Amino acid sequence: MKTGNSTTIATPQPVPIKANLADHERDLAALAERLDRRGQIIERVIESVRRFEVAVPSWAFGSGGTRFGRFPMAGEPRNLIEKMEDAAVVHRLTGGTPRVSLHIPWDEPDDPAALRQLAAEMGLGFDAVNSNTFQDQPGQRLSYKLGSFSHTDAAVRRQAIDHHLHVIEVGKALGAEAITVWLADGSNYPGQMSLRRSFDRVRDCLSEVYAALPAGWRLFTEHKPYEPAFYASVVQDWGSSLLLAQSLGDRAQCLVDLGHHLPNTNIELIVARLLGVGKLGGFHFNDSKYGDDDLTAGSIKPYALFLVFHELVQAERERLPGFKPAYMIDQSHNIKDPLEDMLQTVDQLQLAYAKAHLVDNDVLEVYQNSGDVVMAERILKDAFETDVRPLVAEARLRNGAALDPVAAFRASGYRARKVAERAAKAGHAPHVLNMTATPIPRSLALTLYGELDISVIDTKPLGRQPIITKIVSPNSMLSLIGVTLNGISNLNKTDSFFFFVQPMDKNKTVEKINNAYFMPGFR
Ligand code: RM4
Ligand code: MN
Ligand code: MN
Repeated sequence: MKTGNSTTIATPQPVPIKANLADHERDLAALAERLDRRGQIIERVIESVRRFEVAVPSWAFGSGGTRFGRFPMAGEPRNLIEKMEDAAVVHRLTGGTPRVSLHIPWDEPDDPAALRQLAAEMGLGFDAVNSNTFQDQPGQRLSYKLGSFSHTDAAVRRQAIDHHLHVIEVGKALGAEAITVWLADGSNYPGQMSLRRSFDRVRDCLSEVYAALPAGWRLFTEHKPYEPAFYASVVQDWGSSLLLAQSLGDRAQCLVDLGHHLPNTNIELIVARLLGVGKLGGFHFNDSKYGDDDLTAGSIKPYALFLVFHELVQAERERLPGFKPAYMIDQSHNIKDPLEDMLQTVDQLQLAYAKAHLVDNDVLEVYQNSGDVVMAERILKDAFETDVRPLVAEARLRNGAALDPVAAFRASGYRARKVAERAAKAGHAPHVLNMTATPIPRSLALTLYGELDISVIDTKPLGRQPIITKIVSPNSMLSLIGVTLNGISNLNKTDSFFFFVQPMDKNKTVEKINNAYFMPGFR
């Protein structure tokens, strides 16, 4: 804008986060029309996205860290119940995360049956439980420094097996139906351990755990190429994982963690191989640039994520025998608010899943059979490049969740309330009262997604006088005060309270405001 000789640059506005119903309906209609022209039925895809479910990890609701440090965030959950409370928010806003995957003993419940009950009241259940033999716990008798299941000492292996049996017991009480075993076992230097025998020992220990699986349970083996073992991890790759799952039995399957591959590995190919032999059991979604980075799913390689989902959706449509994937998230939130990160992640997964549903597999097969490389690739690219955001938003809406989860989360003020509550000493949490008179989106978000008790005031106070609303400029403030004071001069001053409500300018001290606006004689 030009004013005289000087140029005023408008204050940058935050990028608008669209969550407007009328806009949404227009966008959805446009997408429906576009898909219709291509012979796609949007309804079918919306309904599929509505059914998509992924479990959230209990260990990702606090800020993560690296071995160089952790930057805790205000308002982080301080215990398992608070993590469940946060998990319920993710489910409420995305409509797609009805289960939590627990890490034992990080998030070991004191009373699993009571936790299960509480979770049910929050609309949550439990997915695979995760064991932990990659650290020594306080009071632990024998150390895992040189391995757990692969250790040369039978007593250490026994301790690790007992831990797994305990994790299964906890999972049983929670209503979980699977255990995920990720082992840190491996060596840092050539010669440190027998490459062959260490694997045999792992397999033997796992068969004891497998034998203890309750009816209906599955065991997932999770591979990882390196870290913390930097020379040779025992369960290093999907081949090792598959060997284990095959030697254990039908209820053992492989879990693919997207971050557990060396750079440039074709993960969708691994997924296809495992699907082909009925051994794809579970997923840990995340994204990475270099290694086990545990970044937001779809943040680095969204096309790769889509291609993985393309394999999964084909298996789903073909009703491949043994296909019952346990979709889970495994991330570490180092710099983002863990809740926002999780909301972004679920959104990305819903988008990739929706896009995979746009692939016409029959047409793709025709091009594959006729050797038309360009058209075959175009089928995939066309689906990937379609903006399915309105469709995914609609699926969420129909599930009673949010059009735009991150926007709804920010509008709800949830984190700010948790900062106050969770910073407070037990029993001294402040009560926060939000008052709203109009159903504007922010107020609605507060009431729908805030964990508040709602009281509706639907009767007017006795003797209520009509309310006069006036918009005044700051310059006429003093005359307004005069008018108001005249108007209330008949009130009994000792019983009356007179408040000016005005937005606080953080540059002014309270004292200055008091001096400017508070009249002597009134409280
Ligand atoms: C590992 C692996 C496991 C996870 C631990 C915390 O790298 O991804 O799945 O439970 O980290
Ligand atoms: Mn993992
Ligand atoms: Mn990992």
